[in-house]
Amino acid sequence: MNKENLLLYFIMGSNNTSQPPSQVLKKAINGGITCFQFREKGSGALKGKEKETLARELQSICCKHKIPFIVNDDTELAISLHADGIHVGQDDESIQELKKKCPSSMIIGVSAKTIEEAEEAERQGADYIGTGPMFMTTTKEDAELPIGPEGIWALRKQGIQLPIVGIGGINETNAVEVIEAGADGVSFISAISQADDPEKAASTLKDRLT
Ligand code: 3NM
Repeated sequence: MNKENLLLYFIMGSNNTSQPPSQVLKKAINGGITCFQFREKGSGALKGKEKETLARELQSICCKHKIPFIVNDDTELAISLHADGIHVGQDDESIQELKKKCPSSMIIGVSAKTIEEAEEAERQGADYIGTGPMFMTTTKEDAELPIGPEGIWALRKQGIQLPIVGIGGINETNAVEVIEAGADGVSFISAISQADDPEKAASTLKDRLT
């Protein structure tokens, strides 16, 4: 995968915003995001047909603007939509399984924060890892304690070469620290999805990093 696409990685599901998700996504793209993950999780998350309909709508917006469209943790949906990628957690389907089921071109991302998890992701051929939480976050219901940008620095120091995306509590004031620690990109939900002006939020983040 092209790791430049990881720089400004926006993640959203329908319960992360009070505005129509398609509008938020379009504004975020106008503001300069480089990647999008559809993450329909937590209380009030859509299921079944409704989930698929929203996924298709958001995918077509990404497609029009050549932004990679990645599906969180729903392999069947990712395969049936021919998504650009799939992102899984440590407790989800293994990379080995994903590699058997998914087209070889599909980007595989996995959440990993310890050296063991990151090395395993590397061995199994993940394309990138998501590491966090960097800072306090209230967006993920079961988020663990923050490991800080030092967590990324430690993985780099121990030789992890895979592209890394920092996640959790990242906003315009702390995004640079995450990149300086060795990440290739930063991902965020609320910094854009909860912003009154998602386009401005995305473009401010972009300005901080470029
Ligand atoms: N995963 P926000 S933290 C989806 O630590 C997610 O793996 C995390 O939302 C992890 O940008 C998180 O609003 C929530 O803090 C990110």
